[in-house]
Amino acid sequence: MRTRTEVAARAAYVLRGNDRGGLTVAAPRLYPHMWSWDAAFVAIGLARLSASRALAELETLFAAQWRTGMVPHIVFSPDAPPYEPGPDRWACRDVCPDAPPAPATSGILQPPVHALAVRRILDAVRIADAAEQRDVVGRIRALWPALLAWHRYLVARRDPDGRGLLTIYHGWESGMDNSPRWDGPYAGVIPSPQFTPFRRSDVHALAGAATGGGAAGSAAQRPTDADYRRYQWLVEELRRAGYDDARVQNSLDFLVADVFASAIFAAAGEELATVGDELGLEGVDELLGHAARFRRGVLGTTDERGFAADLDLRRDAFLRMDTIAGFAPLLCGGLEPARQRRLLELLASPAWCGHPGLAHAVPPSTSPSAPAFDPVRYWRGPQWPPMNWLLIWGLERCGEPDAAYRMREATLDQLADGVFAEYYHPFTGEPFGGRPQSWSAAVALDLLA
Ligand code: 9WN
Repeated sequence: MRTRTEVAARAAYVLRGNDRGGLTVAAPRLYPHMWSWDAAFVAIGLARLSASRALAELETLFAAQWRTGMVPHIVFSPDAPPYEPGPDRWACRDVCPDAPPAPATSGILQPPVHALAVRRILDAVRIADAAEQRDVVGRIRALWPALLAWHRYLVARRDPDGRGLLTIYHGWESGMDNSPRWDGPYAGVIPSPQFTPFRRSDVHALAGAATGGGAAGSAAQRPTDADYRRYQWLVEELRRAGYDDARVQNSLDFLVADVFASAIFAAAGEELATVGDELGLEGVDELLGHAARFRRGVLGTTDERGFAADLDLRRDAFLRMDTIAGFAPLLCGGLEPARQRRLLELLASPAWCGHPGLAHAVPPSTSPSAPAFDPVRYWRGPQWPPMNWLLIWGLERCGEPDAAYRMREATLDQLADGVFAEYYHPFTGEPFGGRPQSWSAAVALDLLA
């Protein structure tokens, strides 16, 4: 195990190594492009090193924004090794006039963490010299219309009925691809018998990395082939619908309201409003209105413990699963004190961080007491450092500094292996997935600052 100073130095080194100049790849082999919420976490980490470089990350991402305001989940780098589905498979600019002519992007989104990064950058630049301050503040002002357009897109197109919950079109949009949250909705995704799935790049990229168990070991850490067939089929359906929100919402097999992304969005609205307020920019009241609407939406899904649920919009039914997404109210706040206490007790209980078998007391992506729990397979059990970061951040905001401190310490102990893996086996502490994964290094940097 490394000292904290060594961990911070190594995290900075990893981010430098994954930097392709204004764009940090999510992971060099497995994800050789820019991912949207990864970029936001990367910017949060980079803000500790250079506010200017951190902002550049967001500028690169938003340069790929669609005319609708959507920020795509992948921005493809032309020179990177192949990743599937790549630009040809998405074919965004061929089928949708709203996609930018360049760079090539995917046609879906990811959770809106970006405003949190903007807030961090503005905080960080306070200690920079006057010239950098002027430069960064000027660039935040220049980015402001794009940030507002992103938030307005989410409200207008992803919450058309005013539930205060964001609609998503693919498990990839949640960032938690194969979480048991989506098992029910995916059961309704039936690929056409004529559909030929394409070759997966993920298991091969991972088998080449330093993972235990070779190809079989790496395949066990990823979604299954049956899952992937559905993921690929949804891309096909989205492409056929021209990535048009109204057509997609009418036709797609998978349509879900994502409570975790909605809680992030509520908090993001508030964070962005403070930036707008500080810099005298337009839209502050509107952003606060979004925050109130989405907080109400999230709280409206909670049970007596304050635990939240997604909503299957195709079946009009709550998806009550024991996954980390249930803790969404700790991100947006607003639970009455008694229920917030119960939710914290649940988080600390043996079903979650208090499980006696955990190597580190951070929340597994799925509760070890849930029937769907799998300690190896991706979002079905392993622990994910950026999710810890979000909860730590949320706990601090909810006025729970002790719980935040405990989780921060456990996260840093986990990251002291210096591997900065994408995710970790909750019982053995074994590092899994992409490595070094930029967002794991980024959250270490931020937590250590
Ligand atoms: C699909 C890049 C991304 C993360 C997601 C994570 C994973 C991609 C994949 O990697 O998703 O978007 O190929 O599995 O689930 O959260 O943003 O790190």
